[in-house]
Amino acid sequence: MNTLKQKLNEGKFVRVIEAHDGLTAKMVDQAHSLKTNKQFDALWSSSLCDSLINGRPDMEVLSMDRRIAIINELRENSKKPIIVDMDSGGRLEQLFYKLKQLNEINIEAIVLEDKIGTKRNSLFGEKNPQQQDTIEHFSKKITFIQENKNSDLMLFARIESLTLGAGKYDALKRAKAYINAGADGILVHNANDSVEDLYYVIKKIKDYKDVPIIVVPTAFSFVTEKELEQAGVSIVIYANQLIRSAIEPIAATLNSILDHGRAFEANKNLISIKEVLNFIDEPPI
Ligand code: SPV
Ligand code: MG
Repeated sequence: MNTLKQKLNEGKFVRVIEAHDGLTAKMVDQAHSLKTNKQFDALWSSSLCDSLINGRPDMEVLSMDRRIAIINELRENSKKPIIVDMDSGGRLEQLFYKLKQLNEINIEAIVLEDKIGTKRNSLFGEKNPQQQDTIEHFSKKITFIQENKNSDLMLFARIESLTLGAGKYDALKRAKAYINAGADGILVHNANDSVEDLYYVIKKIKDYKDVPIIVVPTAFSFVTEKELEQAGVSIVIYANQLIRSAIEPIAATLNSILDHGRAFEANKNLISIKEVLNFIDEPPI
C-alpha cells in the first residue's frame, strides 16, 4: 500500500522535508510540534543534499548506488513515505537502469525533471546555462517510466520553465503534455520570490486535470502552507533546510577549536556526549 497515494486520495495536504542520512531521517520521524500538533508526512531524497554530503556538485554525478544507499538509510530509520529526486534520469538507457534499481527498493514516489544535458541545480535561476528538454522527448521518458515502474510507485513530472525563463505559458503547455504522457502529478518549480506565475500555472493545471501538485518553496519561503494549499498545492517539499541548518554550526565549532586551541569553548553550543549516546536506542537483545 502506497501511503503517500493514500494521503493524497484522502485529500490531505502533504508536508515533506529533506533527509540525507539515517540520523536526519530519524529526527524527522520524531519531530512533532507540541504547539501545533503537526508532523512531517514524508521524506525528500534530494539530489542537492545527497551531493553536498558527498562533497559533489548537484550535477547528476553521484552514482545511483550511492543514492540508493542513502535512501536505504532513510528507510531503515523512518516509516514515512519517501519521494526520490531522480534529476533528469539521464539518457533513456541510463533511466532504464536507474528505474530498475528504484523498483527494487521501498519508495513511494519519484520526481523526474525536464532538463537535458549537464544538469545543474535549479536555484541558480535564469542565469543557469541549463537546457530544458523538448516536450516530445521528455514525454517519451514519462511514458517509458509509466510502462516500466512498479505499479504502485507515483511519478511526478517536474517542470523547469519558470526557473529557466521559458515562462508560464510554456509551463502550462508542458504540464498538459506530461499529464497526457502518464505523469501522476506535476512539480512546478520556481526559483524566485514571486509566486504570481507559479499560482497561475497551478490554477490552470488544476482546471485541466485534478492531479496533485508539488512545490518547493526555497526561494519563496515566506509563503505559508495554508496559502499554498489554497493555491491548489497538495505537496510542499522543504528541500534543503536540514542540511543548511547544519553547515553554519559546524563551521563555528571548527573555528572555535582553532581559535582557542581546545574544544571547551565550543561545548556550550553542542549537545552533551550523554545525549548523543542516548539518542539512538540500543537493539532489543
Ligand atoms: C533538490 O533538493 O535536489 C531539488 C530541489 O531538486 S532544488 O534544489 O530546488 O532544485
Ligand atoms: Mg535535485
